[in-house]
Amino acid sequence: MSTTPMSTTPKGLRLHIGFFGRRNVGKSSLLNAITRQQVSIVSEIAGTTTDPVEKPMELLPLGPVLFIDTAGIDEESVAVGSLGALRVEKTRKALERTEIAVLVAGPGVGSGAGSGQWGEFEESLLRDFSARQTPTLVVFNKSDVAPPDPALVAHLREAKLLVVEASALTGQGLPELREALLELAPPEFIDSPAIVGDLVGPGELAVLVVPIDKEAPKGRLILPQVQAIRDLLDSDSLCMVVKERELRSALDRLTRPPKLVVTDSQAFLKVAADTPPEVPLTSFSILMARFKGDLTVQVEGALAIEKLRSGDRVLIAEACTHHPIGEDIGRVKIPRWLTQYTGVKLEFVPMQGRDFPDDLADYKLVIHCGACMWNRRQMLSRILSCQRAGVPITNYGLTIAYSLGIFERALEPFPSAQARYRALSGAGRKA
Ligand SMILES: Nc1nc2c(ncn2[C@@H]2O[C@H](COP(=O)(O)OP(=O)(O)OP(=O)(O)O)[C@@H](O)[C@H]2O)c(=O)[nH]1
Ligand SMILES: [Mg+2]
Repeated sequence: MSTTPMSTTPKGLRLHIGFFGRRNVGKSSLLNAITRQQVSIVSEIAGTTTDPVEKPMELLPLGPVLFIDTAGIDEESVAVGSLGALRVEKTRKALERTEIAVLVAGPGVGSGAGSGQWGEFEESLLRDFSARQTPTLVVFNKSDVAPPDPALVAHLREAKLLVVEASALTGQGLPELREALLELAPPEFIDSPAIVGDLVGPGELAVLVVPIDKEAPKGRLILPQVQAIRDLLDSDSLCMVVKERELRSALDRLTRPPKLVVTDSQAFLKVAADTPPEVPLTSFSILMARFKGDLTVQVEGALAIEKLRSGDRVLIAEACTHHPIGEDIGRVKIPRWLTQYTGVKLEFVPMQGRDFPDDLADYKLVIHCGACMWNRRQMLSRILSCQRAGVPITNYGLTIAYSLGIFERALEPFPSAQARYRALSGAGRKA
């Protein structure tokens, strides 16, 4: 479950991804496979797609994209005369609004349309993309028929092009295709600015709960807290920062309830008890899942906690390389809460910094920190590695909320993630 339709984002804000290539190489088939929908008509007849077909999608973990499937153009379609020329012209127009170009080629064996002999036509498209500085991905489709010529692949990679071997028919290479799209997406698109301000709104109040314990760094706040405050100010929202002990008296003196309470995950239980049930409550770490990662995917990941059995290995991945202090959250608290919740003996494997296993198959769950010091692309690419390996990934805050039985409440500010959780867990059977 990684693609869902979404129509609320204006078209201009979507990342435009265009599929180009000869007729019959499988452009439409690839698009259908990646969206898991019949967006475009597919047939063995060359020239099936005649006008560019557009499909807005929420392509997780990338965000809102617009796929553009174009009419195949090649030497022959130009030769068909005015109709062919019109197609070529429309495909060229699609190129102009394309932000990531996917050049689809065939396996290069056999003859006729769709066999996909690489030639001057592909080279000229590549020159076009390069002249426009459009990030480009080459997909050799129909790899179930034959793999592409290794010398050609090496030549393209030398030219710094991303190359993926795929098959729309078998699904092979589709995760790599997604990963390559993520790699090519421009930073402005990846770094979505919403931290918390959008949940609160202008003139409304958010209460941030920041425990000052011995793990808190001396004399300052940590990055997610600072970023949340800044984002609230940018959104013309009001912001009150309190320790967990003062929360109740702070709430008591307000003339109307806050729009949102955000707490450090470690104080979740106390804060949940002190916050009136009608006030939405979440944690900094859950905000980070949305800001740096993919909240829905990580919510799905948390549900894997239900399936943990004795002896299962759980990877605790922390982006920063600080020295563990006191009751370190990753090494002590999360293992303790998770063990209490599951009632089984789990094997926790902590990893820090860039260390991340190439082979994730050994793990039943990956629990990641909020990655506040990383850019979103880094975190998303970790999520993708987990998805490729079929290993669920969640984060610290989600795990804590789940283990403490306040998961559903903590998701209340995020209706689509909460709905996903309810759908998967059977309409809110669990806490
Ligand atoms: N074996 C195999 N066949 C494929 C694959 N992808 C597509 N095909 C077949 O190739 C033919 C052309 O597929 P389309 O997706 O219509 O190709 P297209 O590039 O969109 O073609 P035009 O719209 O005509 O430019 C169809 O018969 C597909 O079933 C694949 O990965 N493997
Ligand atoms: Mg087509």
